[in-house]
Amino acid sequence: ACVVLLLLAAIAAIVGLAIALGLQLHAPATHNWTGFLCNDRVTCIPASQVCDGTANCRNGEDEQEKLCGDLPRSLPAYLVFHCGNPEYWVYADQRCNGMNDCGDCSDEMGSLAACPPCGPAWWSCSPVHYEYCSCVPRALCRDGVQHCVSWSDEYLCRP
Ligand SMILES: [Ca+2]
Ligand SMILES: [Ca+2]
Repeated sequence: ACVVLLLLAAIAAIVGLAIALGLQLHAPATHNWTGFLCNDRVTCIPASQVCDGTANCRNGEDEQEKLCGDLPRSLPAYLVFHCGNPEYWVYADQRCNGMNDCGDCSDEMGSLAACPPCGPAWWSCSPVHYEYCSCVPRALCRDGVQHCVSWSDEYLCRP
């Protein structure tokens, strides 16, 4: 009886493994909701390459009139981020990328953006001069150019 039980357990384990593997095979690939899926259903291009004047999909469907005729209204909503100033908008992949694309940093700070805190590759200081917002890449630390209003990128930060 003991052998039969072991055999049953082994079969159950194998069946379970097969089901798990099967599910894994059928699971969809990771979605990138800020991307644009070309008509080939394989190529996914970043939001900011849609209507940029360059055909990035094989047949140029990222530049078609239907998408680009009335920006940003003609774009799918998930490709667009509306800035704090309602007259401005940026592409969804420009949100939380460390760069001040809206001009008022609303794509990098505040309830609209909800960006994660600066990662280890960034030096946190606010406000920031130039194109950054609440942190600067550590590569800019001690480069002889002031990026943080507090000058901490030149005196405290270690690249
Ligand atoms: Ca394009
Ligand atoms: Ca940005």
